[in-house]
Amino acid sequence: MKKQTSTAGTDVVQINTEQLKEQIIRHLHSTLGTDVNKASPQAWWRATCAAVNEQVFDGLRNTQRTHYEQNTRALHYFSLEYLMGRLFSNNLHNLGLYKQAKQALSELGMDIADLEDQEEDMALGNGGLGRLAACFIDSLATLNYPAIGYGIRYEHGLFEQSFQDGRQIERPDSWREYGNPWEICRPESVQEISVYGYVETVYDLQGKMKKVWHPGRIIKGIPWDIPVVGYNGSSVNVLRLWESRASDFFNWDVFNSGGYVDASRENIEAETISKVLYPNDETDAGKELRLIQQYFFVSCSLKDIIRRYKRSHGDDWSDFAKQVVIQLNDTHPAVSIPELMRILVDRAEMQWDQAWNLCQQVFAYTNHTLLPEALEKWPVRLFEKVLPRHLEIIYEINRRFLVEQVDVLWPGDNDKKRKLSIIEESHEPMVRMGHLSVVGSFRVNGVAEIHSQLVKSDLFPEMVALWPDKFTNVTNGVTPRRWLKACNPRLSHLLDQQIGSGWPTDLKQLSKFAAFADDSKIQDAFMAIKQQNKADLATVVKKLTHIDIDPHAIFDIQIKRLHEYKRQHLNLLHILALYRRILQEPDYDMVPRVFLFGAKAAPGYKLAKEIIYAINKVAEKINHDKRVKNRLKVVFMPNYRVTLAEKMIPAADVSEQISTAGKEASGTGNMKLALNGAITVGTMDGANIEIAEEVGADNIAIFGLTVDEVKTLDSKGYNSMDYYYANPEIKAILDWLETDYFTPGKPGELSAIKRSLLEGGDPYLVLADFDSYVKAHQKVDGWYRDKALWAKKAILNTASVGKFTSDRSIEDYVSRVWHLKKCGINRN
Ligand code: NTF
Repeated sequence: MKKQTSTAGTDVVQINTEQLKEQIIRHLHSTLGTDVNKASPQAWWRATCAAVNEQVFDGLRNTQRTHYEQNTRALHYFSLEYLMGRLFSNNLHNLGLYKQAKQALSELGMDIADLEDQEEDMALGNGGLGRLAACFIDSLATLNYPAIGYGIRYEHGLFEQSFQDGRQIERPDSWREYGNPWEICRPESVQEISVYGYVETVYDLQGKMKKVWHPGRIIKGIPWDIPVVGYNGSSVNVLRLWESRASDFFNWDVFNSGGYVDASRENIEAETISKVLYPNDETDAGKELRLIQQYFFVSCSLKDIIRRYKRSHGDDWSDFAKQVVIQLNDTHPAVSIPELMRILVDRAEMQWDQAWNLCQQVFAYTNHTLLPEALEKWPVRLFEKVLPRHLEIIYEINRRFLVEQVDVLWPGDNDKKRKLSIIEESHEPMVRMGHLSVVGSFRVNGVAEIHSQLVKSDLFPEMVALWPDKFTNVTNGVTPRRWLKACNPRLSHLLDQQIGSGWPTDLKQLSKFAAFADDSKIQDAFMAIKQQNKADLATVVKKLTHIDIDPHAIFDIQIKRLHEYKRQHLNLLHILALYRRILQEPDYDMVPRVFLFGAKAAPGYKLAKEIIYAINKVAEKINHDKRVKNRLKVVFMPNYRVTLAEKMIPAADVSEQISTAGKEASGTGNMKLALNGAITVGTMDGANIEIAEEVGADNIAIFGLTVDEVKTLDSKGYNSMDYYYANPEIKAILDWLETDYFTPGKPGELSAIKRSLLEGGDPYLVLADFDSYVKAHQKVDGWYRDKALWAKKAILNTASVGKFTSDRSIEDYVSRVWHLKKCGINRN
């Protein structure tokens, strides 16, 4: 095996095709117990994973040893969600082994693409928040920052979606039913955590009061490590996911007293904790099990961190905040604040002030949404039942906060106290997790410029008055390794040829590609690549939906969770407007368009499901209507997930980013699509604003109300009926949806959308933005007719979005929040 020095200055083990072939065959024999003649594709895939892991584990050992030896400060990313997707080709790309593996497999008679399809998506997240965590851990490893991701090893990730007569059906996802080659169980690091029970006040011999929590149940947390391979032989970090089991200790009593059945019931209950990911995106589940999930992974993770710290520091806490920083990915892990206080005060017997000081140096909090239904609140009653001691601690944190901070700045102002209190005093008192997170953290950030502004002005203005320096912004980013290099090999190759191969780790270099925007040869090459990617997607569409789409049409794509604020129904109304114009004017002149959707609706979100149904029904009608003459096609891709995104994004001409201004905190799909040369039709919301700044006003189709205009309209009273009566096209479309035109024999089946837009008051201002949305699309249609103009705009999109690499986001976090040092990895 030959050792090489990478550009990063670290050694990369390069193995050649022959060696890889040997390894794969060896693993077919000794790991899979089969041989070349009878191995299934699944066995081939597993053998190849095992071969890949030989390289991965080398890197992992070297990284862990180096971090230990150098006693590095490390980031601990706490997230209830990691939307990883597949790891096979990602790991190969990051190890620099993709080409060799492809060659090796092909010489062994296997197609690497078939093997890739053997892997289930690791879908341990709902959407943007979980995928962001996955991009961040990729960047952290690539940039050589010591970091560990903590989360839950759900047995079932996000549900699998199919359609039955156009309606969404959910089935459980069982991604690791037959085992997952990427994870390593670490029994030596098992933790036990407590829930339920009661708190006793006791006094020691000196008369000092102590609180003792007598838990009602003990649960075991088993850690599984997933190596996170940095790009080009940098660090291999770890994603540590906890699985819950019944504690042996707790079960023995029941078991020995003859309660075998009861003991197994306890087992089942304990194992329920890591059973399933809550499928709500942007809504708070508010269920007991969800609180237990949060506490379970947070408590296991904190104990893990402290165990590691004590190994080198013993009981001396003085370096803890130098070594440890914890990022809270939204408020989901916020219970770690009272948990660390409990460990320090009750267990380590530290003075409250000193413990609180430590807490406030360790935690930082990222806010990902302003939607009220997503801001977590727990009924005090429930908190008390599950975590009685933590509730007491929260009360004390709150008491001191109100007395020492709020009352000092606003003496005697009870309104301020009511507004700022961590406990909301309603008829059902609630613990406000956002408040707790701000009070307990040294830094709070939003995820795009506008969003961070709104966090300050609309969500926590008083907290800003108390701690102006606490608030900052870190605009989201995406990893260009997965979202360009791996998913769009054709475009990556063209970029390598034209601007060199440094861009995957230095995305600003893409700006060099702008020099070719007017070069007709490069325009042709760029558009030819898009064309091939579209043809590939057409094959996938045909296979999954049996719908034929024409790769020469504009591919107009909206992929994201289904939510009213994301306004898939605005897209639908536009499609209906085009369809109606075609029917009224048989020669209606438009560039043929294929509208592609991918979206899961939370199983309990009725209107979201009605929107899916409506899109499917409208699609059926349009796709079969001869009069349309292929000018319009509508496709709802089933089971949208990371793997499907990787196929859709490279094929997109138009990117739909059409949320009501002020509602989408950032968005990350918007970045991936622009990176792959799609032109955005978007509102001035989230990171769209920053994308517009980067690509320039000529290369994006902005429409709709701005945040300020939305506020003005809301405050003066928005009446959607006005738009319904004033715009005959809107009226005709909404009335059309109520007939049985799209659902023969069943009038009224699609009326939910109209009802929400009229009687429901159209809370997301769909009708207010409709006109300007239609006009933006007309502009796009005009642009597309001029092939060179379009190519230029598309090229400029790819060339201009270097800012949106997650590497830049990570560097922003490092300089504004984490203050980590890079740690080059010693290999031996
Ligand atoms: C999401 N928030 C936001 O809605 C997206 O705009 C953003 O891009 C991602 O976070 C990542 O920052 C959530 O999923 C949640 F849970 F906060 F509602």
